[in-house]
Amino acid sequence: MPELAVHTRLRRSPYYEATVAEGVTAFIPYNAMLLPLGFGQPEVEYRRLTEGVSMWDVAVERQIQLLGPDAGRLAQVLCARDLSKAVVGQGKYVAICDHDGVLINDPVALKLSDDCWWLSIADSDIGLWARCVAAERAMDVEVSEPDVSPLAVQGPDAEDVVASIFGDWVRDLKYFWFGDAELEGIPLKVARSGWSKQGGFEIYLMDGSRGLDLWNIIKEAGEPWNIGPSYPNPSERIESGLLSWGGDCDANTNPFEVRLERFVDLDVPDDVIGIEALRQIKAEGPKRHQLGIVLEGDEPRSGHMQWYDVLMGGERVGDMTNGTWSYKLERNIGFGLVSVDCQIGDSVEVNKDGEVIPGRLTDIPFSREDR
Ligand code: THG
Repeated sequence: MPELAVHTRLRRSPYYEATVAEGVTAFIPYNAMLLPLGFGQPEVEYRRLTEGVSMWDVAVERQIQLLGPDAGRLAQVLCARDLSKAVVGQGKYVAICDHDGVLINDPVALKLSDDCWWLSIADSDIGLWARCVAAERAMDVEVSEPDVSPLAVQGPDAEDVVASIFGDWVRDLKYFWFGDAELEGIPLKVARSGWSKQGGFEIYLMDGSRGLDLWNIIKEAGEPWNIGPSYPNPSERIESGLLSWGGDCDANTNPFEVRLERFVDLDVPDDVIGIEALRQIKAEGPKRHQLGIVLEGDEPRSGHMQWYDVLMGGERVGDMTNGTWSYKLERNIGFGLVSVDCQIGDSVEVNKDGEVIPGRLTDIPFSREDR
């Protein structure tokens, strides 16, 4: 296979030197940056996350800063979730939709002050979108990208590691809430957050020249818990049911189809982008829904390279968007974005490059009983 050239178009993270020193074996482009995708021991990296503690370079979760008197208004206009009761120090998982109600990003929105918000984005250019919306609506707000790079500490032991560094106050943080901190002169924010269901924190580095220093401080502090490098883990996140925007949705997917209904508030003001379309979609009922798929066979299959057709009785009913070997189920599992006529328990077939594999639809999150 030809190689993927690494170029200035793919911005390096402040933790790049650190992950190279740890033996990173693969990167994937995300937000025009390099996201580490493995350190050569997939099962160890999975177990570290689910049974111990792991540290991840997630600087690709770029921050879009909204600053100025209209920052709160812009945040609300962009997000189909009620932000009016958010307080300073609180974060919320939000759906950003276009005018047709199509999900175009699913960031964490952080309220830093009454006139400053960060959108911690998934893999699409919300900076451009926000600038356009602000200008078109003549808002008094500046949209920019600050020097901020999250490092995740994830796993059941993450709280002990992070508390040993920053103090017990972090134990009281509620989900997605954050506070300010400093280590050896490095300005930081510490949030209870992260793209896994194993518990953990994200440390927002606010000085890109200190990435290696921060990495080494966390690594040293985590030694008693055998901390090691890992990355947003496809097996764990699919088992747990976390959405990968861009991977699990297409150009027409709305939040209802991918289990984000509880993060959508239909009674926000009418000037929220996409809200009228979302009300209509809700009233008519979405056409597809996201269910789990467990494939037959107990041998790991090679990488999931594209969406696969999901068939029922020979007829196409949707797509298997992402799939992975699950260490928890010891089966190949994936997300199905399928017609609402398909139900949990139904038998399906998945067409993987011409090979038709039998499978069954399940609830999300996955459990071992789904095998
Ligand atoms: N952390 C930060 N920024 C991010 C991500 C992150 N930006 C990109 C991407 N991840 C955004 N997507 C998600 C998707 C899911 C969750 C967080 C970010 C998540 N969801 C939980 C769930 O759906 O069960 C909890 C949501 C809740 O209960 O409020 O955690 O990871 N900084």
